[in-house]
Amino acid sequence: LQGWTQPAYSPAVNRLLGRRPAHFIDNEWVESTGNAQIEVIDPSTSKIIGHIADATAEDIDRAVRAARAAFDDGRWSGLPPIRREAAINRLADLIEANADEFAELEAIDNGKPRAMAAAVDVPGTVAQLRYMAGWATKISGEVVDPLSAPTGAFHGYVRREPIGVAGQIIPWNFPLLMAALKIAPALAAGCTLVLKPAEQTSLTALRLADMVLEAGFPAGVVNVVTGDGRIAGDALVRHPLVDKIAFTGSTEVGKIINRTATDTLKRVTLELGGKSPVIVMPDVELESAAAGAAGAIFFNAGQVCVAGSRLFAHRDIYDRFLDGVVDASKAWTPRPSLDPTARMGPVVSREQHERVLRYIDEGRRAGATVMTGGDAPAAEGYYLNPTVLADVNPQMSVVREEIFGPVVVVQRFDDLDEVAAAANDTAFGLGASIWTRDLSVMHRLAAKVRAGTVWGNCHGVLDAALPFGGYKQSGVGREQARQGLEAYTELKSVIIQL
Ligand code: TXE
Repeated sequence: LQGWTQPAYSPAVNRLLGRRPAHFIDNEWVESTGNAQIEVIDPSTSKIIGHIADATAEDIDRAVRAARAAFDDGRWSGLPPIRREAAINRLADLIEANADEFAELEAIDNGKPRAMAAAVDVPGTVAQLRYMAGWATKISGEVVDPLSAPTGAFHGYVRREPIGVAGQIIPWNFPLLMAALKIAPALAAGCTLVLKPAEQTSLTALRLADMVLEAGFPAGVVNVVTGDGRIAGDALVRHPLVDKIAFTGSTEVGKIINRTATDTLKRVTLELGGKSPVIVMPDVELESAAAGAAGAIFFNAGQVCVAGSRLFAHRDIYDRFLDGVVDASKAWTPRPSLDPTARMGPVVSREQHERVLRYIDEGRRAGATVMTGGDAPAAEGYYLNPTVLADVNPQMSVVREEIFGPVVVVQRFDDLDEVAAAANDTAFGLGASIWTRDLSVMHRLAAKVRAGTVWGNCHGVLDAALPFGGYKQSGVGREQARQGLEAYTELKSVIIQL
């Protein structure tokens, strides 16, 4: 980490940091009804750089009532869909026009390299919005004629209507992109919403709210309330005027939310944790596959729900492949987020830093061999060295649990059935990747792995046109694509006697 310290932030970023902490409710910036604030910390320096409002349950209630009123009077759902499409596209344009500022904000709030935010998070956000904007004009029901057993003459049809008010709770690993994944389908479907970003990373959601205003959305359609999960998040999940909860975060909190939402029978979609396998067959080109496997875990410092955290290499190439991954990990040495050469930044918080080191220690004590990394560089920020663990077994916590840091465990296998069983020996089922030139093996394994997304010769590629979500304890429902849009709709059957 020598030779570079985090430079001064840009004037635009300083302006946002200098603002009085507030929520965005009913198209206005309003102060919290409580006095509490949350510190904003730059993970590259561990310094406090600002404060955001820490919502009370009363703040949440105010935001939900604004969203409810905006939904109930039809000021958004009643607009011609082509105008909803245009508004969402205007929002996308504004984000694109301010891409540099968004990338910098994400870098200083989350710790990810600015260059990564500029290459992945911001364009991904714009793509999600534009993709879903197009759906606004394509949502329709169907006519069912004739009905199945009419005694008399009937006209039957099915309407697809917006679900109502959505409560949306997102994590800190891709703050702006997660916000887009939530708000884009809700807005396209005609819903109104209250978004609660993660307490560690709310800056881009607040800046997004400025753009909502500028794009001309009617008041109350988009509301952003910052605060703690157990208070603000929980109040949103309990609120009787909220129709649907969409959550991305830990499996542990997802279960709590699912239980709480049951009281009011809200619709719930959950995108939770993972322990995604990366399966490498002996016919791969070793160097590029090893670089791919390293990228699968070290991208975003491993803080990715689909991170390739369990690596399975075929016995014939195991030793050489392991060396290749250790070599490739050198390209991921952590750097401060605003350093233009950074590929990996610090992890998001002190808590996460400690948590990852605790896991590595547990692995070591259980007998794992640290092939590289395993420690933190001496620095002020929350940096961790890319870590590769070998000699692991399926009982170890480093193999079973989501670490959510730059730590991969490597295991060997002999044949397809064995690796499919090992890959599926997990409570999770979010992603998996298969690396081979043999198409037959590719398709056979793709069918056997129980995961919501399977990649071939790549890892972690997302596209708004493909449904994304988890098998097993990785989640409920799908985001993106038509299915993600439909998750913000209700069906209504209409039967008319003629
Ligand atoms: O997540 P939380 P945390 C995993 C990852 C990480 C661990 C802990 O393993 O190490 O979770 O991270 C809100 N009611 N993932 O504690 O708590 C919270 O305010 C309502 C994986 O930061 O799940 C935040 O907005 N809301 C994951 C959001 O939930 C509550 C991404 C996520 O925070 C709440 C993030 C409650 N009771 C963490 N408690 C992935 N796979 O993408 C918290 N929240």
